[in-house]
Amino acid sequence: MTDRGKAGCSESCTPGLAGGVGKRAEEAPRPAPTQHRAKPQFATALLVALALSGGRAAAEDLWLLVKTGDQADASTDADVAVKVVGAKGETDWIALNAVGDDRQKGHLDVYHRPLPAEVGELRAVQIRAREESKRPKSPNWFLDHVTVYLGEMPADVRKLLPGPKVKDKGTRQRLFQKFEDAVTGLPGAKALKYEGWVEPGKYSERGKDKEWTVVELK
Ligand SMILES: [Ca+2]
Ligand SMILES: [Ca+2]
Repeated sequence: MTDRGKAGCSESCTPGLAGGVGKRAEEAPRPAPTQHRAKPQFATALLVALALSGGRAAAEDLWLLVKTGDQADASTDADVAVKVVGAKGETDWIALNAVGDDRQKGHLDVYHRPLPAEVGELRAVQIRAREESKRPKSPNWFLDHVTVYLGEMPADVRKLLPGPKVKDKGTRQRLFQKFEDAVTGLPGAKALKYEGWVEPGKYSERGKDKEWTVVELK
């Protein structure tokens, strides 16, 4: 997929994490213990954050692990977005575009985004897809499954993710698979099978919102 249209992957994505782990902007390094002067700033930032949140619990994180099948032509260059549907509500569409190529044949892509709203217990995810240009190269997509986890990822699982220095695609995929195996063992994680072709909506410069193909996994 091209990196055109990075709505869900702006400054919150870490360059070099091909395959796609977004890093949240608020995960700034904490001041080193010796930097005592930085502490008041940190405390102020915390107070501001609490004030902005109105005292409510912060919205959760969304972790989405998307597996493309290994059939011929399974990969896609289409624009893809996700909507999370929960017992208390649903999100808007969240674009899924990792740095580098996503949704390659047989690949697992890992997306990490802040959830813009609390949705309660997970009920379903919807995926929408649309051709990214007038002459798409390989639009049809075999979506195998999506693994969803809402909330803070335990540190011992998160550390399984390869860092940006791991460039080799095969190695990254093996590590992503280990990560997924661990995530699926967490309470609340859901592995949602699809195992079918998604034919993206036709690219259109007019009436864009009507051209999406939407599928639901639950
Ligand atoms: Ca294809
Ligand atoms: Ca991409």
